[in-house]
Amino acid sequence: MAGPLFSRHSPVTVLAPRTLRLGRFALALDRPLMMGVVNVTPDSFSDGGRFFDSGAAIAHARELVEEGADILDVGGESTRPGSSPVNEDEELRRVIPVLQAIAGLGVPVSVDTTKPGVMRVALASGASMINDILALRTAGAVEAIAKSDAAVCLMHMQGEPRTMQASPTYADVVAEVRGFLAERLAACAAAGIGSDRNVVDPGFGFGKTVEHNLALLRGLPALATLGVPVLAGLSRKSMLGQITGRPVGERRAASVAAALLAVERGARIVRVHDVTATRDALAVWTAVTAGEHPGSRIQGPGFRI
Ligand code: HH2
Repeated sequence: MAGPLFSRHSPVTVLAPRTLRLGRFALALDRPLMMGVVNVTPDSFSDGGRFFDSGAAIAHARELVEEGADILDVGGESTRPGSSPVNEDEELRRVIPVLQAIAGLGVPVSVDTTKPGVMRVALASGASMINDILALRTAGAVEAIAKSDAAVCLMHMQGEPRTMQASPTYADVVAEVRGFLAERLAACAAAGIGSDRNVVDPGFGFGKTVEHNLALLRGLPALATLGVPVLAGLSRKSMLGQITGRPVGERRAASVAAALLAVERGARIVRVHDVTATRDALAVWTAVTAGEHPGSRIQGPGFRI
């Protein structure tokens, strides 16, 4: 790729090995990154359609960047358990105007979609990353990414959103999720998508019981050994409701705790709704861990140098 790559935080002219490439951006992985959630859906579990109007979604995205989000993740289709699919035209109608309005905010914009058609239009409209809860298993999805220079998040899900929470079953959830993600990384490599453009995600709450989610959180270091950054999306999820007894609007403290526990176990990116609170918690974590390993630039299991 010609010309220097840059991030909002520091110029990166030479690609460091521990760098995530996302189109015209490169993000150093020397501290945990926050992906701020921008839902343009009427029925998200986490914000109940508060930002369905594109003006509200754009204003929300700006706020998240001011608060310190490193990446924005725009989604036009809810994936909450029991949610119904949205057709491609409707998804494009929701996502593209918001994407175009926020692509110039100085942080990479990810689009949360499973549809190759939406991926292609999003990538041509300024998206630097695709976040696919199906891990590019839809026909044509791998090719859509391979033709671009965007990053991709490969997420594990058992089943599909409408039915995934009916009876999730695993013999060894960590090994099975790890094996699936390794296979999807191999599919990306075979299509010429460099590993410096890959992120993996165990998919908390996607075809998993609370026990499965907790096992995966404990087992994150095993996923970090896949050699690409691990993203954890625990923010406001129902497991936190089951643990604390709190409704979705009162899960900020639990979400921050979960993000911190994920980072402690090797997650390099946390997908969050509450950026300010998460940023403060991560600042404390970073200060403590930097002191534990003087001279170490990169903190966290699996990523210490
Ligand atoms: N969780 C949600 C949506 N997309 N993508 C990744 N990679 N990882 C996740 O854990 C993840 C995700 C669900 O959260 P939210 O977007 O807040 O709700 P909804 O799907 O109802 O819009």
